Order: sequence, then structure tokens, then C-alpha cells
Amino acid sequence: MQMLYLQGTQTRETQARYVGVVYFNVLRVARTLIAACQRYKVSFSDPAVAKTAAQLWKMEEGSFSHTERLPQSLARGIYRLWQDPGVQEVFRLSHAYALQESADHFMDNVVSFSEPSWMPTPEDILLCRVVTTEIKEIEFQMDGTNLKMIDVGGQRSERRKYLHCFTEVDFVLYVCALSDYDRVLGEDHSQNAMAEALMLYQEILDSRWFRDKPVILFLNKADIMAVKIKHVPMATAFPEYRGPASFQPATMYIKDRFVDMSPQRLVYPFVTTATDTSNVKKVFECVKDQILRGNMSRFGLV
Ligand SMILES: Nc1nc2c(ncn2[C@@H]2O[C@H](COP(=O)(O)OP(=O)(O)OP(=O)(O)O)[C@@H](O)[C@H]2O)c(=O)[nH]1
Ligand SMILES: [Mg+2]
Repeated sequence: MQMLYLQGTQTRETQARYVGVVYFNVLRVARTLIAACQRYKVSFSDPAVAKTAAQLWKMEEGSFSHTERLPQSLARGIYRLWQDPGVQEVFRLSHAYALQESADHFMDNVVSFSEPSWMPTPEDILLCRVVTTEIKEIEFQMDGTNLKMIDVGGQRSERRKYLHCFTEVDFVLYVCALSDYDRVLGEDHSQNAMAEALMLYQEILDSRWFRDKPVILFLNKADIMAVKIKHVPMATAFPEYRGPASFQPATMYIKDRFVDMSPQRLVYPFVTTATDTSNVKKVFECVKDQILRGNMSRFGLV
């Protein structure tokens, strides 16, 4: 939305604000990898890496603000940590401890992030994980129509904040990650993230605030799903799945699991890749043409 309808990601102001957010992502990824090494009892092959790990462990994730630079020596240390065979070994198990999926982007590029002239690119910005902890209202115009999107956090701790907050909603936009079928939930590693997404979806459908509202369902992270389905069986989340291990049937199966939960409900499913601006643009064109326009005229909005 930001990219398409707001000020974009290219303004100096947005870029400068994201410097600290990128560092936050770097530190969170590095610390999550270190914690995973401890959990899986994997040791570092180089004492210098162990030293960097100890240093990072003592730091806060928000240690660097947008006005500071990540020290270059620390950035090189983080890169060395990333290259460590033990860290690479636990990286391959990342679905089991909810490491953010863009982790490799932040580790691969950490040295350049510490250069004095570096500014976040649109890609760096789109790949940041920014946990929503407050209800955010985003207002934008699409072809002269004013839209207000209310963004809420998906984590368990966030949900009690909003299920009762809405009185005048025209649509529910529910975003689930297709590629979550083999991943654990960040806040509860004993729970499968896809099972949680299905459960939350049901809860939202049942909530009295959204009971009759049409749902726009984004089956997101299609790019990650397309790669993953070739080597990770769907059985992790759906033991009863009998279809082939390929993108289209697996995605359609997941879509049906959502849609079949509410045969009476108007549900508009879309397969999306939110980090691909051209894909989001196309999807929103469809949303606009197929859904918003028809419904808005019904509501007297256009
Ligand atoms: N590859 C890929 N990454 C994606 C896609 N959509 C989102 N991401 C990444 O997933 C992460 C999403 O982070 P957030 O925006 O914090 O996610 P959220 O769903 O709003 O999380 P909460 O606010 O906690 O509910 C970021 O690292 C994004 O780059 C996608 O379609 N493909
Ligand atoms: Mg969010």
C-alpha cells in the first residue's frame, strides 16, 4: 500500500526511518540464529565467531537508531557468524523456530548496511519484518475513491486488542502465508502456523463484528511457496493431502480449506506476493474491478 498509494519507499525521509528498522532486523535475525545454535547444541567453528555471538547476545535488538550506523567491525563479525557452518546448519532448520523468511537478505547484505553512504533500498524496506503492535489506519485513494484500511497485528498477544474494535467495516482483508504450512508459530513453537491461521480465520468469521462481511482472502508468499512445495511435503500441516507436490494443486487445496469453512460467506481469494510491487498492483486492480466497485455502488460509496 505504502509503495503503491502513499509516498512510496524512495523518499529520503522513509529511507532514513528504515535505517534503524533494517538494523533491528539484522540484530533480531542474528540473535535468533545464535539462540537456535544453543537450542540444537551446535557450536561455532571459529572462536572469533563465538566472541561476536556473545557480544550480540548482550545487545538489545533496538541498539541502533536510524541516526547511527552499525559499526563496520560488528557488521563483518555478523557476516562471519552467518558464514559459520554451524549457523548454516541451524539456518536450514529455521521453519522449526520461526526465523523470519527474509533472514538471508539481512545476513547476506549486513556489511553493505554498515557503509557510511548506505541507504535502505525499496527491497530492504519491503523485506523488513515489522510486528504490528497497535491498530494502524492507512488512508489512501484508488482512482478517486477514498479507502481506509485498518491494519492489526496477527500475533496472539495483539488479537484481543481488535476483535471488538470495528463497527463500520465493509470488508475483511485476511492475509495468510501459504508458505507457513511447515512452520511453527513465533509465539508458540508447539503450534503449526498454518493451523493457527485457519483457526484465527474461523474466529474472525465468527466474530459478531464481522459476521456478515465479505472477505478478501490473500493467500500470500506465493514466491516462497513455489520454491518450498518442491521439497517440503504438504503433509506437515495437512496429513490428508493426496495431491501432487506442486504449486497449483497445493495452493488450491489451501484455498479450499479456507473457503470451505464458510460456505455461506462471500469470499474472494487471491494468490499474492506482497513483496512484489507489480503483483500487488495487479491484485489490487482485480480487487477494485471485481469487488470494491460493485459493492461500493451498493453501499453508495461511488
Ligand atoms: N518473500 C516474501 N516475503 C513476504 C511476502 N509478504 C510478506 N513478506 C515478508 O514477511 C515479513 C512480514 O512482516 P510483517 O509485515 O511484520 O508481517 P505481518 O503479517 O504484518 O505481522 P504482524 O504485524 O505481526 O501481524 C516481512 O519480512 C516481509 O518481507 C511475500 O509475499 N513474499
Ligand atoms: Mg503487521
